[in-house]
Amino acid sequence: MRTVSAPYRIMGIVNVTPDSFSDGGEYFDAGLAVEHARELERDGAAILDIGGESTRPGAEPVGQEEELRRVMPVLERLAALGTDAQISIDTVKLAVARAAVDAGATFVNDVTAFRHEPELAGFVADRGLDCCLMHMLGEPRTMQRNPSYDDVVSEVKAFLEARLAFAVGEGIPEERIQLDPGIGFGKTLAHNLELLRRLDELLALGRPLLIGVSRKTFLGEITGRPPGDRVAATVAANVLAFERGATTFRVHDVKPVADALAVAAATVRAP
Ligand code: HH2
Repeated sequence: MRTVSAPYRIMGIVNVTPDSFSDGGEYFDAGLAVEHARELERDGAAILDIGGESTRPGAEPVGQEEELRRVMPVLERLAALGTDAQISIDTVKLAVARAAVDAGATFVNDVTAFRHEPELAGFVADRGLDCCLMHMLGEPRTMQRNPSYDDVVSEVKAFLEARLAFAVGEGIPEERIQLDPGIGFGKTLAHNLELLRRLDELLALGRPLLIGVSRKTFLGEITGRPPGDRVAATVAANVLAFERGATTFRVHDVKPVADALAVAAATVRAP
């Protein structure tokens, strides 16, 4: 795999949850999750995003102890086996991030952009970690109940600008921060498509863009297919996001996306 010199990075999703929308329960066992993570790395993932709390629409929050019980065996085994991929912890909780970082994680993917526990930002700063700030309207339990915006792109942009200022104010160097429009987080099909279509407008914030479209509901709304059958739709959306400037791609299906991005990059970014 040629990921080192690629102008993008693929973040492979490792959900250790019984209820994720697209692969719920499949990798709930720690051994299976670790095997899956290593396969994603072989397929071209430069980052492995380990999550123990589902954020799918309607999901109930998970307690700290349960979340730790889910993710820690996976993180510990991955560390023991050794991996070249950067380990990301997908959590909104400081205690979970702390334990994950002690076990080798160096990236914090908090879908609330440090709104759930603002102290998490100071922790990321102190430990010299990378992070992603994502837009979400409302909270997972209720976010898909009639989301509305005057102009979704400018509102997402203003939110990300404010969260970036907060994170930098807490001491996180700008170079360590990526921004994410939060596809599917309090957005209708039209909102998601508008964000993808005008993704390049977010580049004005001066930070790399991470995008998470993998197998999401809006792709099912367009194709009529269930989550496990949305690989082609996922590939299309990621290639379009790449063309509009995204550089990190959070996906379940690393192999097909890696091939598609290699072709897209060779075509679009050719000298
Ligand atoms: N989407 C999900 C979870 N975390 N993080 C970022 N930065 N961007 C995203 O778009 C994003 C995210 C939801 O997808 P998934 O992990 O597949 O499902 P679940 O939340 O049910 O585990």
